[in-house]
Amino acid sequence: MSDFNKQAGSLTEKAGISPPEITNVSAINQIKNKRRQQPSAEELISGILLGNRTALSRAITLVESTNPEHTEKAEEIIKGCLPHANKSIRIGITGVPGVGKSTFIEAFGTYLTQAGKKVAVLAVDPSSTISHGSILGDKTRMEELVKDENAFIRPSASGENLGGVARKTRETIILCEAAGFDTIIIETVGVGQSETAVHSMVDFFLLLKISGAGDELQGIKRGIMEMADAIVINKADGDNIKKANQAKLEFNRALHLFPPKKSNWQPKVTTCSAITKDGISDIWNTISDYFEMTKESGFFQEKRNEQNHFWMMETINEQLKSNFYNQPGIIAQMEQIKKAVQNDEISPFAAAQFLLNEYKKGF
Ligand SMILES: Nc1nc2c(ncn2[C@@H]2O[C@H](COP(=O)(O)OP(=O)(O)OP(=O)(O)O)[C@@H](O)[C@H]2O)c(=O)[nH]1
Ligand SMILES: [Mg+2]
Repeated sequence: MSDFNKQAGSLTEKAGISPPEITNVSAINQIKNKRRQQPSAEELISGILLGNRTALSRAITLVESTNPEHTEKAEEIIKGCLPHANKSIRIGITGVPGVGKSTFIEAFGTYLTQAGKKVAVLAVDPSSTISHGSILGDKTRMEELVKDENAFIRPSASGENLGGVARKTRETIILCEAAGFDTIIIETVGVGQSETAVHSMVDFFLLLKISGAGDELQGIKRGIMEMADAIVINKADGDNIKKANQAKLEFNRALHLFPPKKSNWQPKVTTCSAITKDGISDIWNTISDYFEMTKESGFFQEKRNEQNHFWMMETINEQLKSNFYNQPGIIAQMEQIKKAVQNDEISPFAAAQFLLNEYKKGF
């Protein structure tokens, strides 16, 4: 690289041209210095433990980064925060686009902060690479909560596969808890596999619905119904109240047909309006009942232990898989072996064994 290229940059000069007057050298140096002064892991940990939101935001950015240096620092921060985490309740909220998740979280979150809670809202949304998560897109729907001192809203980590987003969300939960947030709300759009991921990182799973044209159960995945600890029929206001109550009956009937949950909790169906705020306090009462019951029975802790175990195994599985498929020796041979299987030159099992042996040789 020539000297000219080395120096070229948005803040430096082209050879032979004098600097324009607006180039303020001291301002540039100030910016450069600021960039260099990244807080250390210890500084961020103590900031988080004091409830400092800037420290929390910065640490989350490190968690979300793919830069190995950042990842290392993030791990250190998580380690420091972990003893102070776990003292919260974690609520998952799902529902199809337009059902009113953002509006509901604004109403529900504000209700909670007014009751003295500290609420963190996170999102799992692997599909949103451009909008940086649905939350950021409609922060206008959370006008009050965004300004609320006792609330912290963070859009989802973007541009990654679900596994990556889920891991980052799990780690972000730890940081938020260490920062003193006692109620963690995790939102996900009800499409794809993200509900399952969110279900396995929360204590309570809430499915948001709206009343339809009569046949309420149509198009709703059985798996989602099974996961729900509560179904809330939103937009129960104005002309919609009657239909919402009808839907409530129908969902209640359907839920009773499911086998009892391991928690022994009978899922509840309620109606609410995120706009008039009718029914919001009932939802909180239901959630409180759930926590009282499951904490007393020990199920609460049992479920968290299971979830920790699940995420540990999940992380190992993902890492192993990605190491395998990304090993140069495997990449080099994969296509050829696939063809050999297609041409019946080698059995699929022998082919798999061959590649696995090749992979082991790489160590
Ligand atoms: N009447 C009425 N309208 C509501 C209610 N809750 C939400 N809405 C409206 O429904 C529309 C969608 O609400 P959002 O909160 O953006 O829905 P969402 O589920 O977050 O949508 P996505 O972010 O696209 O997944 C908006 O126009 C809201 O004003 C409610 O309780 N009653
Ligand atoms: Mg939304």
